Amino acid sequence: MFRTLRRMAVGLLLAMAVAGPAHADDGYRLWLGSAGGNASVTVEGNSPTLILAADELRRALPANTPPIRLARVKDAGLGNEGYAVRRSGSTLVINGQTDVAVLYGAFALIRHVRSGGDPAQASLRSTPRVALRLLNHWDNLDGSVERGYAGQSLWDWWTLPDYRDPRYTDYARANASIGVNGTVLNNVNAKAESLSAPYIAKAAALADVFRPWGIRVYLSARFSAPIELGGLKTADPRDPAVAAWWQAKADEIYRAIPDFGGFLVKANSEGQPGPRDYGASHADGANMLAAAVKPHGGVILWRAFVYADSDPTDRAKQAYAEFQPLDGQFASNVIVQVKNGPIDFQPREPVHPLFGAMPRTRLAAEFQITKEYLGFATHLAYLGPLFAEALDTPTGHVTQGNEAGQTVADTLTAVSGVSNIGRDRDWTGSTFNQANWYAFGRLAWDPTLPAQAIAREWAAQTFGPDARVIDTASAMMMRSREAVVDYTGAFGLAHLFSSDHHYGPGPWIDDLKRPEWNPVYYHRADRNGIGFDRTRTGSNAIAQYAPAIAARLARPETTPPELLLWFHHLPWEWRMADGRTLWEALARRYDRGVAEVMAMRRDWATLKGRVDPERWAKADTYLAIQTREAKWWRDSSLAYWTSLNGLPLPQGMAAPEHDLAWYKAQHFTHVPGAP
Ligand code: BDP
Repeated sequence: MFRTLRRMAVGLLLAMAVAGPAHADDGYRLWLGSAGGNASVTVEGNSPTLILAADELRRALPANTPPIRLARVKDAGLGNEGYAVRRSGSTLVINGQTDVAVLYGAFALIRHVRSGGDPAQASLRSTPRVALRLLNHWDNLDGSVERGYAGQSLWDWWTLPDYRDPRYTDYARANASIGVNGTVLNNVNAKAESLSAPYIAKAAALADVFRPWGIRVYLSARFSAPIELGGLKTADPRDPAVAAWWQAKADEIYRAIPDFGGFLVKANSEGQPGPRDYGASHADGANMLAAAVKPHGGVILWRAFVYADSDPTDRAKQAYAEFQPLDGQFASNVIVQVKNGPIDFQPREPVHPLFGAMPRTRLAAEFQITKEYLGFATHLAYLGPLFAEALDTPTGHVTQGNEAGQTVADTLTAVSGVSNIGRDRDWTGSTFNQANWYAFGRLAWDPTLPAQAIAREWAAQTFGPDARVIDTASAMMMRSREAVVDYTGAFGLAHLFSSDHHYGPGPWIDDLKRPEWNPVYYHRADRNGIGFDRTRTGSNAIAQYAPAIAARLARPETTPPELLLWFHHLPWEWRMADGRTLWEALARRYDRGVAEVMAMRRDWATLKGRVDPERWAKADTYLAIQTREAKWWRDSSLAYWTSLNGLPLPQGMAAPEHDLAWYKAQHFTHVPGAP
């Protein structure tokens, strides 16, 4: 009885400390809440990281939390980053083999308590499943962010290295709290200048700020930097002078940043220079750079996002065709970074066929946290389900020790997320976008975590312990991504976006120079049918998947309905499993998408007064924008499809508000994030 009362009192105090009254909140604090605790914490050791860990606990947890002791221990099962939190007598002990592991344990305890757990009962033990958990910033040196929808870059290159904005610390702290352990500072479409001495000094200043939080700095490297910075005639990876230039450059960087993570490289893709310019392979290029960082313990993240604008084969096949034959040729410190799907961060894609197909190569999965194709900052689309769906997908490849079936997550050494962070007060352009940053970190640490559980713990930490808020917000989040899929184009349709800026619909676009720049390339709709035939009768992209998967994808009847038109071109009258025609099913999905957004807005309205007014009002306004734009997607898409197939809208469906010409005439300028 007394225990229960005491627990309730603790809970109440915590709730007050954590949630605070519903006053205005600009979202700056993210999921970390406000200071207000006064827990008793002792530390064995005095490294900067352990001191930070103790401070975090003190400020987050109230005075009546059992006393906490932080200590490094030998426990091989925990690896370098794993932690254990357990009760020992009247004390809570947080252990790890390294300082940063203890820090992760501290954040785990805070998360446990702030999402409703009893501190006295805490028994937590976890090690990360993926070694490198990285944000990739597509930030330019001029402060703009490619595909960024949250303001200018966080990095103020101009005042670095002298001025270290306190925000850099807050950034590192937020990342450490979710287990992110590295960050690539600059855009993959890189400027050579970011490797010049002044910029190395700037990066080093950031690395100094991030280091105590367990975060390493990486840089995107422009492959032709030896020409642009070094004055060499070539960047041919087989030229000894080129290799020597990179070696010297790596040595220079490591003098300034001893724990530098390595280089991320976009080569021979969308106009970027690379080894193919010299007839050398991607492995030649990656290995040459790998040799330069190897003595220092660095890695090369080499992107597989390549497709040549001179190659007429199905774009979805090109990365596999280029990289799979190189399996076994990459140095051990090269990690081939593969986008989650074979095209480009669409609201839904099948997983990339390279996962599982390069058993002798280290792989990274690259996700987009920023919502280039999911409605920018204004649309609510919780990406936990998208990340989890990809990570959980069986590759169909059987490996030793994994006979039960390997998933994408099992193939990974690293997970990269293209950051959605900018200088907006709320960091990510909207409160709900913060959840995508959060979910990325949590899933990179443990890809088996359920997206819904992550949504709930995020909501509890972000909005406080009100169960109505947690239930409602997390339920909205869980339906949100599917809503975007529905109103932009369901059943595996993809890349129907307006060109370049990718804001809004443009399924009719057919006049751009290269075929694969045009949405019509991806949907292939005409009077008779719709979809991309990637079976034997078409591009045969399905042959790039493991036989068991390919066999299922070969027939529309055994293809998951949500990917139907990604793999098959079908007549509009095709009968879906429920007996409806494809046309009717597709058309009704647009309605469902719009209805879902309207429902999310209604649900959010019920939280008025329970969420602080500032964040409530912004989310409400954004949901209003999303409602309008979901309808725009629906109406314009239906107007376009009916212009091709000549079919009436299914019974009871409202006609588009405008005619197709009106939708085609919509043009937008100054769209954020466009390169
Ligand atoms: C596309 C983006 C483009 C990026 C490219 C990439 O539209 O801005 O440069 O991906 O990943 O999705 O390199």
